[in-house]
Amino acid sequence: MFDNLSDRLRKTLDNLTGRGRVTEADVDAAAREIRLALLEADVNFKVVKDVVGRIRERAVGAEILGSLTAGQQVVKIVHEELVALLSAGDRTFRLTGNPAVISLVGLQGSGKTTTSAKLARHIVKLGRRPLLVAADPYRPAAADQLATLGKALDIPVYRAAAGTSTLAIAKDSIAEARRLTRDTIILDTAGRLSLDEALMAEIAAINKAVHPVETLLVVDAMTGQEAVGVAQAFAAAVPVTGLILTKVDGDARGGAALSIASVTGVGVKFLGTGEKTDALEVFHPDRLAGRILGMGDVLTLVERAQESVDVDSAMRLEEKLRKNEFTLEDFLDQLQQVQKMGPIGQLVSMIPGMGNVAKDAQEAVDRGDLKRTEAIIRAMTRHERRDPGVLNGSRRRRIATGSGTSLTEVNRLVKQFSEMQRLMKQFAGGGRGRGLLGGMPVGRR
Ligand SMILES: Nc1nc2c(ncn2[C@@H]2O[C@H](COP(=O)(O)OP(=O)(O)OP(=O)(O)O)[C@@H](O)[C@H]2O)c(=O)[nH]1
Ligand SMILES: [Mg+2]
Repeated sequence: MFDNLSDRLRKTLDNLTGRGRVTEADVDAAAREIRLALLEADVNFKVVKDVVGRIRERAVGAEILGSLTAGQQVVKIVHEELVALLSAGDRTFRLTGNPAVISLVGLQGSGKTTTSAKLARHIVKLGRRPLLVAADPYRPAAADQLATLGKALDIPVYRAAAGTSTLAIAKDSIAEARRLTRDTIILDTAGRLSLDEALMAEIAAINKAVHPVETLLVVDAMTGQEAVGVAQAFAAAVPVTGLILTKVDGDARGGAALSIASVTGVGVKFLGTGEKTDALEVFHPDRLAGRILGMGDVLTLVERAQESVDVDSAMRLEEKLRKNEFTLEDFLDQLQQVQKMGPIGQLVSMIPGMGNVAKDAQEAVDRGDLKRTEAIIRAMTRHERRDPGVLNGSRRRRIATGSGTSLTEVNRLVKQFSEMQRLMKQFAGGGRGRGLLGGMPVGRR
C-alpha cells in the first residue's frame, strides 16, 4: 500500500544524505518533494500542510545544517514526524471485565467478520478464551461465515435463532460465555451500506446492554479518504475506542491509513494485512514509519519468524550450516518455512536497506520462480538432493522434464546451490584462520 510513497520519500531523503552539506534551499526542495509525495499518497491536505511545515521548521531551526550528518538528522526528523502523525489517539487494547466484551462495528464489507476471527486468534495468543458471537440477525449467511472461521480456529461461535434481535443476541452471549467459561466476547455486528440512524441506534443499544470495553471501528483502507470520512462520522455518533484498518495489503495509496488517526483523534490499534486469519498486526507507528522510509522493520520480522518457525528445526539447521551439511532437502524446507511467514515482498521490505528490492522479490514469487525451484527439488531423488554432485546430464534432463521446467533452470539452481555451499564453507572454516572472518580478530578466540 505504501510502495509509491515509500519510493518517493526514500529518493528524496537519499538525495539529502548523499551530499556533504545541506543548505536551507536543499531542505526547502526536500520539503516540497515530501509534500507532493504525501499528497499523491492521498493524505489529507491539511495534515500534509502541518507535517511538512513542522519538518521544515525543525530541519532549518535546529542548527544542524552546517554539520556533516545534516542529511541523516533530517531523515530522523521526518521519521519522528511520521511516527507522531501515526501515533494520534489512544492505542491501548483493553481486555478488562469478565467476560471482556469487544464489539466490532463498521460499514458493510469493511472486514468485520474476518477481523473478528483474526482478533479471536490474537486473543488466544494472549492467553485468553474468546467466544465469537454472530451479532448479525439479518443474514444467516453472515453467521455461517463466522461459524466456518471459528471452526477452523477451534474457537466456539455463538449464534441465535433467525429473527432474534441484536440486543438479545448480545445479552444472551454473556450467559453463553459463562456457560462455556469463556473470558472474552467478540461481537461481529451487522454492517450497513451507509451510516444511518438505525445502525447507530443498534450500536448504542448494544453498548448500553453489555458495556463493551472496546468498540472497534473496522475501516477498509482501500477506500481512501472516504474511510476517513466514515470514521469521523462513526466517532461522532458512537463511542468508538479504536480503529482497525483492513486491507492495507491492497494497492490503494495509503493516505487514509496515514491520516485517519490524526484526523479523527481515535487511535489505530490493529492492521489487517491479508485475507487469512493470521494476517493481523498490532499497530506500531514507529515500525510502519520505518518501513515507509525504507529503514526496515526488524522487530516485526523477528516476531513473524518466532510465530511460524519451529525452534527445533531451526537449531538442527544451524548445526547443519555449521558442519557444512546443508543439502537441497534443507533448502526446500527453508523455502517452505519462509513462505509461512508471509508474502515475500512484505518480508523483504522489513529488512533494513532492502526496501528497494522488495517489489522485485515479490514479482519473482508472483511469476512462480519459487514454485519452480520447489518443483525442481521435488523432482530429484533423495540421494540427488543430498549430493547434487551426482547430477550428470541425463539426470538433469530427467529432472527438468519431471518438474515441468527446463534444463537451463535446473542447471541454474544447481549452480546457485553449489555457490551457496562454497560461501558457507568459507564461513564454517573460520576457525583455522581461512574463512571470511578468519584473518580478523573477532573477539575471544
Ligand atoms: N486483502 C484483504 N482482504 C480482506 C482483509 N480483511 C477482510 N478482507 C476481505 O474483505 C471481504 C469482506 O470481509 P468480511 O469480513 O466479510 O466483511 P464484513 O465487514 O464482515 O462484511 P459484512 O458482514 O457484509 O458487512 C472478504 O472477501 C475478506 O476476505 C484484509 O486485511 N486484506
Ligand atoms: Mg460480516
